[in-house]
Parts: sequence; C-alpha cells; structure tokens
Amino acid sequence: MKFDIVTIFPRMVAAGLAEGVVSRGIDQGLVDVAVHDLRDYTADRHRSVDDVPYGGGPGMVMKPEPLARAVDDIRARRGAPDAVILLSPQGRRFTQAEAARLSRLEHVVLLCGRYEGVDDRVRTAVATDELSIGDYVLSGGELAALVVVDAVSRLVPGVVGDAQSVEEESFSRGLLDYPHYTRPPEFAGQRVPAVLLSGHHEEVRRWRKKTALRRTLERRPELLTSAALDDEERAMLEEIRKEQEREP
Ligand code: 9D3
Repeated sequence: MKFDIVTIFPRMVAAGLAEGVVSRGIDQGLVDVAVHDLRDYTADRHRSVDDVPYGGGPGMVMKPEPLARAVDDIRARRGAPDAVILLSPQGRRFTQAEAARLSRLEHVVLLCGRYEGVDDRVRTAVATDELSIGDYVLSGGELAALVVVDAVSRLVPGVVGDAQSVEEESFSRGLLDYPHYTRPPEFAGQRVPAVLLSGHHEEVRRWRKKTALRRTLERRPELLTSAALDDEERAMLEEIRKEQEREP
C-alpha cells in the first residue's frame, strides 16, 4: 500500500509516521509513505502557497497550482494513484467502512489544506474524493491525513502483528469493545469479574459478547441499527432488554 502526503508541514507529518504500528509497517515494506513539501512545487521567489480570497473576506486561501503540480509530479515519479483525497471539513465522513475501501486500493494521495481553505478547483479538477475525520475544527489536514494512514494501514495484511486482534475486530465489528482487565485481581477496591478468572473459555466468550452488546446499547444505540447481529447476539440483546425492565 502506497501513500503520498502533500503538506506545508512535512516534519509534522513525518513525526506522526515515525512510531507505532504504521512505522513498523513501513519498516517491513508493507506500507510506503512519501511526504512532500508543497513549497517545493511553488514557482515564485517567496514560495507562496496561499493568496487573498476572491470576493474579499478574512484569511487566506490555498492556491491551486502548487497542489496540482505536486500531484502531477507524484504521478510521474510514483505512478498513477487510485485516489487523490482532499482532507477538508466539507468532506464526507471518514469511517471504518471508508478505511476498508481505501485499504483495497494500491496508491492513495492525501492533500492537506491549511488557512481558511483550498481553492475549490482543487476539489473539482485534482481530487477524486474529499474526506473529513469528524465534526471539530482542526488547524489543517495534517492530523487528518495521519488518521487516514493509521486506520488504513492497520487493514493491510501483516501490518498488525497479532492476527487474533484483527479477527476479534471482525467478531465485534460495529460494536463497542468489551472491558479489559489485567493483574492485579483487585484494584481501587474493584475486583476483576469472576468469570474472567474461571478458566471457562466458552463462558468468557459469552460474557465478553454480552458486555459489548450492553455497552453498545447504553452508550451508542445507533450502532446497533447498522450492526449485522448473529442469532446469539440477537438473543443476548433480548436478555439485556429484559434485565433492564427488571432494574430500570
Ligand atoms: C475556523 C475556520 N472555519 C470557518 C468556518 C473553516 C475551517 C477552515 C479550515 C475549519 C477548519 C479548517 C482546517 N481543517 C482541515 O483542513 C480539516 C479538518 C477539520 O478541521 N476537521 C475534521 N476533519 C478535517 S480534514 C481537514
């Protein structure tokens, strides 16, 4: 899986790639990330990447030509990308389903905006997609690009070392996680649930599944409407609803 990230803060992006799961994926040759300094694609003495907005108003707007030249250069040197994604607050929401879609592509370019925004002709003439990572105001697209690279790289086979973690993600797909415990058996006056110390693997499996369902129902009920539940899960949800009727 190949990513190219275009930014005016290449060191900020490089720092975010230097640790953790993505860094190991890069070291293993499973993920290839190239970071490009947008100012290398400017044509004027001041290396300008922004200009005043047509129509007036506050702030500055990112010029289209440096971004277009960067993508042309990436196409020439790294091959034609499958997607050119503009990170922007106006984009469609980046979700796990979107991460899965991108993980099936070979080559993705990520364009990071700054200032008040990017000249809209970048969206219409250069980008194939526009994505936002959520409804909060960031200072630019760099952290969003790192979020996308992290979430997508985890889905590239071999990047996440523990194959069981990936399998459990599919087990709990669309649900919140169950609670986790490690030693000591008592902390802050709270004991680890006895079932987890029992050694009964089938009971542990059922407890985790039911607890994940209960938490999802309590905290994120909207996730249950789109989750594909199996027979066991639907039966457990019914039990949980009955338990809640008894103790409201
Ligand atoms: C305070 C400025 N806002 C006026 C309504 C507009 C605005 C412009 C530029 C808000 C944020 C940004 C910079 N953000 C991004 O480039 C960005 C982003 C985000 O802010 N939130 C969630 N996802 C993303 S992806 C790129």
